[in-house]
Amino acid sequence: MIQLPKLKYQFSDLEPYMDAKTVEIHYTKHHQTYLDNLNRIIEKEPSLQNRELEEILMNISSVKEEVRQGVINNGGGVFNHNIFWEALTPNSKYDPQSNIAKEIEKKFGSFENFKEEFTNKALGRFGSGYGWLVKSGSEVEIIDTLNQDSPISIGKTPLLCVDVWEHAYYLKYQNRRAEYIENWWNIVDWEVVENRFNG
Ligand code: MN3
Repeated sequence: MIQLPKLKYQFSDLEPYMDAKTVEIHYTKHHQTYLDNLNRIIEKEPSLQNRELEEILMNISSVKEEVRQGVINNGGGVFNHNIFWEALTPNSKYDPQSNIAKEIEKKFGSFENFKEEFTNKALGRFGSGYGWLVKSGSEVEIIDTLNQDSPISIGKTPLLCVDVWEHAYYLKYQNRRAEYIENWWNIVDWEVVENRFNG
């Protein structure tokens, strides 16, 4: 049985940028439901048992066709939320001397340019999905994904993501996705992003 990783903060710790009720429902209902559904699929499918979720998603094309979309949706739902929650903190600090900061500056010209490009990508994601900073080969790039598709299924290493499903922001921000993303920048855990980048 795959389990949810514990959050390293309390539901209310990300206030005022992300409200306690949203964090609670998002984690204990949405994330948990993906996990329950995934475990039900794995329980009935021996070829998926005793394997790391990450490894399954990296080799998604070899998953049996009858269960593949279920694994994409629910396995991706578990994995993507793990990446999302882990890179949030009430004590966000961007270190311009970090390797990821130097890489961002090299690739996007400045941190401000990077933020703008990332925000526009996440804002422009039609419907549900995520905005991502990923490592692709030796380069970093900004991408978006639909629903619970995961970058690791297309050979990219996730560094940072923002969940732009409405369940991630509707209670506090209603339809104001731009305001949600703008506030989300205040709770990004750059230490986690740095560690993922240094990998
Ligand atoms: Mn979500």
